[in-house]
Amino acid sequence: PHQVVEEIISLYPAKVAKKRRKHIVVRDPSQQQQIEANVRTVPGIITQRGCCYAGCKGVVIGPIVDMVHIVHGPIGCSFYAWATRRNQGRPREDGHYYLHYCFSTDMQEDDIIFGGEKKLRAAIEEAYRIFKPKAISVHATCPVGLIGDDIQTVAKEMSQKLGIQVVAFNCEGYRGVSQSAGHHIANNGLFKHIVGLDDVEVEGYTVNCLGEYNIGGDAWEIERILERCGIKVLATFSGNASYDELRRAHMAQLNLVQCHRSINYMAEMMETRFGIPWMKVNFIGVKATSKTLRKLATFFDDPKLTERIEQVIAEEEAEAERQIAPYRKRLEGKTAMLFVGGSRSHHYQDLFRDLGMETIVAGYEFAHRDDYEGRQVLPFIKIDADSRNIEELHVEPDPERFRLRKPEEILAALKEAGIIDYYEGMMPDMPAGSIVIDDISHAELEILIRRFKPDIVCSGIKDKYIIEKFGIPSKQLHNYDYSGPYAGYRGAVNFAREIDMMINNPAWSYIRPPWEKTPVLKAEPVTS
Ligand code: CFM
Ligand code: HCA
Repeated sequence: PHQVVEEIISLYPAKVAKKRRKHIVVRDPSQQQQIEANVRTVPGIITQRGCCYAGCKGVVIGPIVDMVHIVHGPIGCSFYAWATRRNQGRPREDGHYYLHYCFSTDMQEDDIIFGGEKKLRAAIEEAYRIFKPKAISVHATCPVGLIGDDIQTVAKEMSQKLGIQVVAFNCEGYRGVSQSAGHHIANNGLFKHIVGLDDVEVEGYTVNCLGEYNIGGDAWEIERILERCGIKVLATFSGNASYDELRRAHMAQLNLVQCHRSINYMAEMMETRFGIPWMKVNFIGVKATSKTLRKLATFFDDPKLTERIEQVIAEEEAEAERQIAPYRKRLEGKTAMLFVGGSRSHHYQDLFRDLGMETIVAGYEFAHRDDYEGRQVLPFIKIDADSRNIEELHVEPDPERFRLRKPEEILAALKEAGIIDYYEGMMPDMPAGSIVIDDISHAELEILIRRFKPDIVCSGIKDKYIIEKFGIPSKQLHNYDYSGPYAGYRGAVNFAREIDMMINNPAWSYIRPPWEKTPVLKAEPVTS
């Protein structure tokens, strides 16, 4: 692997090589290894990353089903934002449901020159008149920030005029270095304006699922399993979320954090203001799901609940393993590479292990050092200029709503044991000699594929067909190639079936580019 890393680095001019070297680590478990992350991509390198607006509107706010989400910007910003991310949802009884719509102010040249506030006001009013939604969100794209439209003031005015919440997000694409900035901005807006407004007491064991976006229906499988155990999900942030559920999320006893990268801000702020501890979970993989359920049993610490959880684990594991067995036989020993945003490259390693497969290279597009190395590095992360302009909310305990969910000494013990308020990151989970690579480029990916010849590469739409041109199957782990769910026990079975179908498909052996069969052009050097 060290030789391959050298080959990758040799792609670049010296200055760039020096930078990229810090983003690549060959795992050595005997050391506390450091990786560079969450810094600007070198211009000219073909990155997989997206923008701040994608992280805010596309990822965190967009999945809320009963709010109208208006994109303030040119129509192009909405082109790849409509039903591409596959966050699924269902209308509630009140019928409010707008996921299948795409709302944009469609800014024109005139608006860029003379200002777009008037158009935004009109759009909010029009959306309200037609749909009467419970609340509206407004998302700024690049030009809005450049011309200085004051969307916060417009939102306030319209909120007063219409009598519903209008929440504006300054998530212009260029803020921060990736989608990650948009997550933070979205968390801040949700926390400031929506979470904690509605006190409704709920009985029993209650949790919120944070960082679960219901891609391919994952959240529904997670809910099914938790419900079987006797645990109620009050709100999901934000897959299939409803506005009302988010407003009462602060009544839960525990926050489960699936995607740490996109929602750790919310988990921390809810703990400070309301006293809700958070627990890092992973529902991707059979063993991972069972491990997560046992962590929950430890937290709630009730013998009856523990017994019920153990029974669910026994039944669900047996059934999933029975169904996975034939696929596992054909997948055992195969290798995978995973390049996804900020969570799945870690989570899916567990699921591949269930199939007897090994992850040899993994990387995030935009995660931070704590997602790689663990949260103990947080105090040592340097904040650079690109992140400094993202607001850090100052949060205090709520005088009426703050309550500890457990006695202080028990919380301290759970923290000490790493059960709550901790994430250990992806690197400690990766075997010696495997490669961890941050913000990978197409050129780097090509070298890795040529040298390691993996059996499958999991990635996104920007690389899928490049990978397949190498004769290697590529599974999109963002949109699940329009399939899913892959979470929980039943999801693992779906995944096993599909990975078997992809890897063991004979079609790959027939792929040979035409120029390898018959050269199309022949040329001789001309000498004078
Ligand atoms: Fe979290 Fe996500 Fe991901 Fe993400 Fe994303 Fe996504 Fe992703 Mo695409 S919130 S970090 S910003 S798990 S959209 S649902 S698939 S890159 S690995
Ligand atoms: C985003 C959304 C994305 C893109 C997927 C991809 C998603 O970051 O803007 O590149 O294939 O999951 O839909 O991550």
